This record gives sequence, structure tokens and C-alpha cells, in this order.
Amino acid sequence: MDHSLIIAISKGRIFQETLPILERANIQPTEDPEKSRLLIIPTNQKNIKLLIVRATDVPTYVQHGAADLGIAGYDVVQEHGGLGIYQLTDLQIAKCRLMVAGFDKSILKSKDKLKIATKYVNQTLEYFQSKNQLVEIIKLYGSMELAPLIGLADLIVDVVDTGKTLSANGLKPLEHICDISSSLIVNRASLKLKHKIIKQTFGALL
Ligand code: PRT
Ligand code: MG
Repeated sequence: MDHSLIIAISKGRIFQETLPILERANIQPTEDPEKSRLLIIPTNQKNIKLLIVRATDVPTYVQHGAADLGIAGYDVVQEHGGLGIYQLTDLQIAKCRLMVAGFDKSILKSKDKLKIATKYVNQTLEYFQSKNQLVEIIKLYGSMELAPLIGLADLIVDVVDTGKTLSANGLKPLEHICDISSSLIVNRASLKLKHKIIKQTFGALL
């Protein structure tokens, strides 16, 4: 029987907010991924390791079973599609909102086809299709706020927390698509095969 657990997690806000949760499950990383270059981080429990990956890659590692578990934002899991993944529990961390943003609400009514810059291609298409609004998606990987400023797009779809990044660039939140937080996700096969150790380790959180 395989009693090992590999957990995929991203550095930055998710790692910071997950540390106290791991602590409650009695998991303490032996290295700080913000300082270390190690990509596989051991913990105080010899059968549990953390994989340090890009936030958008977490569902991919979990889908293919390269990690048994992962911690990822709802935005990222939705965009991935969730194939082969089961959401164990909403951890209520790294909260934000997926929003449409731009200079002014009037643009939403004024054009036949809106140009939208985003890294959330699937969620953006789904949202505007549900409103019967034609859109052209311009896929970007970051700094979406720049696109309207430079005339690359009419609007952006991005996650917003304080809204300071939008306002610093003269943009406003215009429409709320959904609320976002991060969840503990699990590979569907691991959930069956390693049910016992997953329950032992994370039972208190479920
Ligand atoms: O940074 P990298 O390109 O590697 O990946 P990433 O940006 O996807 O990772 P990371 O660690 O920045 O975000 C991981 C997850 O945190 C996201 O998938 C969200 O679920 C969640 N989250 C919560 C956020 C924010 N809050 C947030 N504010 N992700 C990104 N932001 C960005 C936002 O897009 C804006 O550009 O932070 C900027 C500042 O936000 P304001 O509104 O507070 O100014
Ligand atoms: Mg980021």
C-alpha cells in the first residue's frame, strides 16, 4: 500500500495562506519555498511532500496524478475544466472576485463585438455567451490592465481583490462574474486508493 502524499502548491499568496492550514493538519514544510530553490519540499512527515508549481499548473499535476492533492483558486480550476479532479473542501483563502473591468460601463452596450483581454478565455466566453454578447478574446498571460490603456482591448476580465491595481491604471470594475477562493483538490484515483491517509491527514479540515 502506498501511504505517500504529494501536494502541489504555488508560491506567493496561496502558500502563505495555506501554511496555517497545513499546520492544523500537522504538516510543516522543512524549507521556505520563497527562499529555497527546491521544487520538491519535504515536510516533518516523511511520507508527505510539497511540489512547488505555477498556480495555473496545479490542476494539471493533480489531473495526471503527478500530485495526489493540490491547492488552487476556483478561477484556475474552472479554466482548467476540472477533468480527473475532485474538490475536497473550500479552504476560504486567497479570496477575490472575477470581474469585467474597463474605462466605462457604456462600452458594454455600445459595440457589436467587444474585444476582451484575459487569461481566463473559457470563463470569459461562457460569461458573454450567457448574455448573448459577441466577443473577441485576446489571450494574455499577465498585466491585463495594460490592454485597454494601449488600445489592445475594450475591456479585461481578471481577478480583483482590493481594486487598487484597476484604479491605479484608470480602470473600474464593471461587472461581477463570480466570487473566488481556493480549494483543496484531489486526483480522483488517489481519492480512492489513498482514501485512508487523506482522511487521516485532512479529516479535521473536511
Ligand atoms: O503570478 P503567476 O503568474 O505565477 O500566477 P498567478 O498570478 O495565477 O498566481 P498568484 O499566486 O498571483 O495567484 C494565485 C491565486 O490567488 C489566483 O488564482 C486567485 O485565485 C487568487 N488571488 C486572490 C489572486 C488575487 N487575489 C489577486 N489580487 N490572484 C491574482 N491577483 C492579482 C490581480 O489580478 C491584480 O492584478 O493581483 C493584482 C492586485 O489585485 P488588487 O485588486 O488587490 O489590486
Ligand atoms: Mg500573480
